[in-house]
Parts: sequence; structure tokens; C-alpha cells
Amino acid sequence: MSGRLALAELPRLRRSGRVAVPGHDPAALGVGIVHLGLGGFHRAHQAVFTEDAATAGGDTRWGVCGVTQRSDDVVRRLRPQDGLYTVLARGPGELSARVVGTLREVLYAGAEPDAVFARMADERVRIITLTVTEKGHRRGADGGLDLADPVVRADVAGAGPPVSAVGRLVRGLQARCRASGAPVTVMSCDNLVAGGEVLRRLVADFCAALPPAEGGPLAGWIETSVRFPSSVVDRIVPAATGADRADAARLLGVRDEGAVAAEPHRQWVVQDDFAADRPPWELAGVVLTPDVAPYEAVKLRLLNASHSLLAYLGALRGHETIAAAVGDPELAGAAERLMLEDAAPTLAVPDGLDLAAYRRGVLERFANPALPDRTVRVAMDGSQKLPLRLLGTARDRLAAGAVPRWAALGVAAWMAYVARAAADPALPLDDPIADRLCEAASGAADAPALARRLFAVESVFGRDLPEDERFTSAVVERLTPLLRGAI
Ligand code: CS2
Repeated sequence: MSGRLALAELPRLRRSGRVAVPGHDPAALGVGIVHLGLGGFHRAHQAVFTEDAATAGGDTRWGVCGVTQRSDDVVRRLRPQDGLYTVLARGPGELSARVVGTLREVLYAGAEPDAVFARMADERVRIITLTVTEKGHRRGADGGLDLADPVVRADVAGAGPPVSAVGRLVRGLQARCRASGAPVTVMSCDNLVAGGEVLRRLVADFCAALPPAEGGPLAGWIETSVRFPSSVVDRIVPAATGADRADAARLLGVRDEGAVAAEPHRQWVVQDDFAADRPPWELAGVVLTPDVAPYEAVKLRLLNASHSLLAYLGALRGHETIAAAVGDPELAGAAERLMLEDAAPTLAVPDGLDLAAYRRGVLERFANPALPDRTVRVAMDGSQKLPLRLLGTARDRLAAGAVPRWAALGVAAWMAYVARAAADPALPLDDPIADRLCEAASGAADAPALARRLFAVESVFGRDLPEDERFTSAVVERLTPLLRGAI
């Protein structure tokens, strides 16, 4: 197939009726949002909601400038396509496709830093969103910016263009402050606890590390002109595959190098705290609320926590996909009990949310046979994910006098996975502190030793959990059979 998806193809695609196309003319959209971290997740989630909102509201101000941070791969895929790409929604017995046209500009920050700063400084841009993953925030053990990280230090020193996400964000805000100083909203769209507050603090820490004459005024402007709402994002979006691109090509009649596949379900809850205008997201089903914390806890402690549990136990049992893991009755049972017995009692349930239906929905979504999502993908970056998904639950239950046995199983599964991956190159240990974890695991003779050595990683477990005998022994009890291969 020689043709490629592009604006010129839209009239033909509209007539063909085989895929949905934007309800507005993408070329007429102005750029009102800069997004840092242009992975599949943004393309299948925020971009879709934003497109629906803009179409429903007849508002042409909310095109997106997507910034790719780590390589120019996405630029090569999307620029020749005028920023257009297909989102395939794969559900049981269901495949639908839509072409998304929100992405009006695609920049690679590594090659075009000034263009990125110019966009962030542009008065017409009112929102900067981020999906940079947990590790992309480069937080230290205290949750603030890790100033010992050489990349962060280089960005603060400012000899060359910034490389870290926070460095890019702060330098962009600096450019804006120097240009118009127009208010702007910075919105976190990662799976974090209080992501808005996290970003606000990282930005403040970065400013505080700058020479006072530079950082002081910038911090003052940020204080008055920038808002940092949190948001809760939800859609399962595995890494795009050749099969996704082949399906997109079949439906489009032209190639689409930027196609992504996702589950049909999607949800976005946004803290309604904006420094300036925003798209009419409520028209697209986005929940706008003063406080996202209850939604965030439900999602991280039910969905993401059981996702991680299934990923580690599933990979240890040789299940390649999450669907296979949840199809294993013992593992599904463990996920269910983690949600029901440990996580649910810690939650303040948002109004109108049926927790039992949510729990069922999570397991059904994981079981989706049409969307293969690999256990090793979800297993990635455990040192960053565990504290957000499992350890908050563990702390709350321990404080209430209960032993969180299923959260302990999740931690033990991670430890067993680390030990297996350290010994077996066939199992990937994709983690920013992989070396440290491998070193800890390699020297451990048995479950108590392995647990002790991994519990000593303070950025994961803090100082409190390793000292809580109830929790450490619950983990060791779970870990012992796992290490023997009885899973
Ligand atoms: C997953 C999430 O990668 C992971 O660890 O748990 O990406 C998950 O698929 C999304 O949060 C679903 O909204």
C-alpha cells in the first residue's frame, strides 16, 4: 500500500464510511494546548476527548502541539500525516476506528527546543498537559525534584537545552513569563497521587535551584499565573504493534504509521482549576470536579494495583498477556481479594460510583481478548508504581490495625519478579533503578534476605514499612512459596 494518511485523504474517508473522521476541519484548528509526552496514551486518551469537546462546542481554539521527548520516532510517523492518526477501539467482538485530527503540530524537543519554548510562550496556548510516566518526573525519595540526578543538574545549570520533562516545562514557562506572562494551566495526566501538586512542587524545586535572580521572579510569576490541576486518566493502551498498523491500513485504504489501539472504555476526571480558558471537556463526558482525590484513589488502588499484581504473578507463571493472567482463576481471585479486602476499605467512594460494578468492570476490561496487553509492559517501572498503587493501601490498612495480605502478595510478587529477572535475562527488568534492584536480589539467599534487601530501598518503601513487622512478615510469608516456584 503506497498512500499515507493525510488531510487530503479525509474527504474520501468521510465518504467511505468505514472509519469515523473528525467532525470539524482539522486544518482550521488553532493550537491552544501543548502536550509533553506524545505517546500512544495521549493520542488515544486526552486527544480524543479534546477532539470530541471541540467538535461538540464548535470551538476551534483547541488544537494540540504534541511534543515528543525521547526520540523523533513519533515525529517521523505523524508529521508526514499532517498529525492525523487512527485510534482503533478493540473490544470483545468489536473493532471500530476513528481518525483523530486534534494534533496540529508535532515537535521533537531534542531537535527543536526553541520551537517548543515558543509554543509554550504563545498567548494562544492556555494549557500545557503532560504524560511523562512516573519515572519521567525524576523525583527523589522525599517526593521533590531529585537534584542529585545528573540530567536534572545539567538542566538547572542550563548550558544546553533541557532534557528532563520538568526542565523543559520550567524553561517553557520562563519563556512565557518573559514574553506575555499570560496565565497558563499545567495539567498532569499521569497515574500519580495528587499529580498537580507533584508537578507544582517539582517546578518550584527547579526554580529554587536556579540562581536567585533568575529563579525568584520566575517562581513569583508561577505562583500568581500558573495553575496545576490534577486529573485521573483511564484507558488501557498497549504499545502499538504491526497488527494495529495493518488493521488501520485495511480500514483506511492507506498506510497509517501512527495508529494506536486501545480498549473501548475511557474516562477522564479533571480538577476544575484553570488559570485561563479550557476546552468544553464536559461536552465530551469528562468529569470536572473540585477534588479528584477520591477518583484517583479508586483508580490507582483498584485498577492499577490489581493490574500490577496480575502483571508480576502472571509473568512469573509464564502468562504473556494480562488477559491470560486474569483468565487464571487463582490470579483473578487474588486480584479480586486485593481490591475487596485491602483496597476497598481505604477508599472514600465518589458520589454515584458503584464500587462493586467498578471492581467487576476492571476484571472484565483486563480479560478483553481483543487487546493483547503484555504482562511485562505493566511490570515495567515497579519501583515507581508500587508506592502509588499498593503501598498507600498497605499503610492505611496497617494504621487501621489490619494486615493487608493481598497488598503484601503484590509486593512479594514484585520481589520474586525482580529476583527472577536478575537471574534470567529472558525476563526484562525495565526499571530506572534496575541495577540497584538486581544487585540487591543477586546477593539474597532466601526469602527473608531478599525481602530485607529490597525493603531497604527507601525510595520505594520509605522508612516506616520496613520497620513494620506485621507487613514485612506478611510479605516474607508470601514470598517464600513464590521463590520456590509455587505460584
Ligand atoms: C498500567 C496502566 O502500565 C501500567 O502500569 O497499569 O498503564 C493502565 O493500563 C492505565 O492506567 C489504564 O488507565
